[in-house]
Amino acid sequence: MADNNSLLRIYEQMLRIRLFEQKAQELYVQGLVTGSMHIYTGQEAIAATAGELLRETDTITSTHRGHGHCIAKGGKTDKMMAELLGRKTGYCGGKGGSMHMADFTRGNLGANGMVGGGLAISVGAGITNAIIKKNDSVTVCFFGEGATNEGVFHESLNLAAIWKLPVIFLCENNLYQVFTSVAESMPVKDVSIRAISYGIPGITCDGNDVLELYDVLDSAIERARNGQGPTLIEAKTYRWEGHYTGDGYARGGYRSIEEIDLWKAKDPIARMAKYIIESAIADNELLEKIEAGLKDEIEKAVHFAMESPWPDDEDLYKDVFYEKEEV
Ligand SMILES: Cc1ncc(C[n+]2csc(CCOP(=O)(O)OP(=O)(O)O)c2C)c(N)n1
Ligand SMILES: [Mg+2]
Repeated sequence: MADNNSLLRIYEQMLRIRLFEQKAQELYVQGLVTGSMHIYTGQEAIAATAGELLRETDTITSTHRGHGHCIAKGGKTDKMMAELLGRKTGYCGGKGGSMHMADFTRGNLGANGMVGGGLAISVGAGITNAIIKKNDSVTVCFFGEGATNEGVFHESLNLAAIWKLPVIFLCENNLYQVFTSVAESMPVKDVSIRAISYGIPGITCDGNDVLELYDVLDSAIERARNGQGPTLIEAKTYRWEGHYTGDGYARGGYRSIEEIDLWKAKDPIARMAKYIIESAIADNELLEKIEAGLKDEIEKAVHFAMESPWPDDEDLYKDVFYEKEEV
């Protein structure tokens, strides 16, 4: 079970993700973000709880909706903001943008524009840790439920299962793949049932409930660390915003306003704040102080990004192909 300090850190990370993305959306509307973004708002509990349970030496693979994963694995909001604004000081030198942020120094193996792309990479990380380096590091592989209809999901789970790789397959089931609902695209109600084909545990949990997520993830991570192999976790959740920043269907269209509002009422951050206050883990004053500190951090991140230079012309072909280091 999560202790009070863990819960407070998770709360802070969830809020950091929310405030970072709200600011990024403001900048997008002003035409300052180069490229589009897939906003994670509503799903923050999943990344923040996983991040709290991982060690610095553990790794994650992320998705096209990756801002929350990056922050949860210790990513710096100033370098992230600089990347969104296309600046040289960003995580990819300003050349990748939202969908390519990676931070190998903190074990974030990268966001990915290819749906399901992270699944195969997580198996590679598992092979590296368990078979080649023989350490006890684990990898959390984030993906949406849409990716579970792809071949790479099944191949990855199969390999990870037969080789007992230390990978936690963490499906964020937000009920939609772009504009298509799970009811239209999947013959099963719960993604977790797909674990049966690979003889591994499959668990469905409430992805907006930090306490439940913590316990489910804790056991799966422990199991992976002890060499007992992978687990498939399905965290049911919802994205509040449109599929991406430019789709024009943030409210209504392929889903009803009532449905969106129903899920907004299940806000994982407000839910956690209520629990923290009611359990006397912290008072309102401390929560307000945390929020003020985060707002200050995000303002500084924007300032850092805006003041940063654009990439130089000669940077254009750098980082495209592997360059052998001179010895
Ligand atoms: C291999 C591949 N197929 C299709 C796309 C187009 N595409 C981008 S996001 C997306 C939906 C993904 O849904 P899901 O995995 O549930 O993630 P969510 O967007 O809901 O977080 C699709 C089909 C893509 N980027 N890559
Ligand atoms: Mg989805």
